[in-house]
Amino acid sequence: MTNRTFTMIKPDAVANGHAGKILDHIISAGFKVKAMKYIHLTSDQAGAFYEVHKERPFYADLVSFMTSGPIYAAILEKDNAVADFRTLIGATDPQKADAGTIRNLYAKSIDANAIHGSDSDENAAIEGSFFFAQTEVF
Ligand code: 3AN
Repeated sequence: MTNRTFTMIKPDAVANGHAGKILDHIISAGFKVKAMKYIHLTSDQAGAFYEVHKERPFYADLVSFMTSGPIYAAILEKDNAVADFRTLIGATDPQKADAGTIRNLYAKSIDANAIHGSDSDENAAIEGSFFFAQTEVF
C-alpha cells in the first residue's frame, strides 16, 4: 500500500553539507517528496515535537541539538513508507546502523544522528501535520 512517512534532515547533517546527498539517497530509494521546508526550529517547537520524550534523560540535549541550526522537514510517499524508510536510515545509534544506511554513512553519534524517520503510520500523520498544512502537501 502506498503511504507516507515524515522525515527531518537534522542540524548536524545540514551543517556538514550532507543534506543534498541524503535527499538524493532518499529519492533514489523510491520515495517521492510530497512536502518540504527548510526551517530553524524554536525551543518551543522542538520541545513540542519531542513531547513524548519529555521524561527521558536526553530530552533537554535533544531539544538543544534540534534548535542548533536549520533542518529540512519533509513528507515522503512510497509503498510501505514507514518501515522502508526506517530500514533506509538505519538504527538510532549510528555505531549500530547497517552499512550503507543513511546514519551509517552520515551520522556521528546517537544524539547527532543526521536524520529522523517516523516509527508508525499514526506518528507519521501526527508529525507531518505538525509541520505542514494540507495545502502544502502535493
Ligand atoms: P529514532 O529517531 O530512531 O526513532 P527515538 O524516537 O527513540 O529514535 O529518539 C528520538 C531521538 O532522540 C533520536 N533520533 C536521537 O536523536 C535521540 N535519542 C534517542 N535515544 C537517545 C539516547 N540514548 N541518547 C541521546 N539521544 C537519544
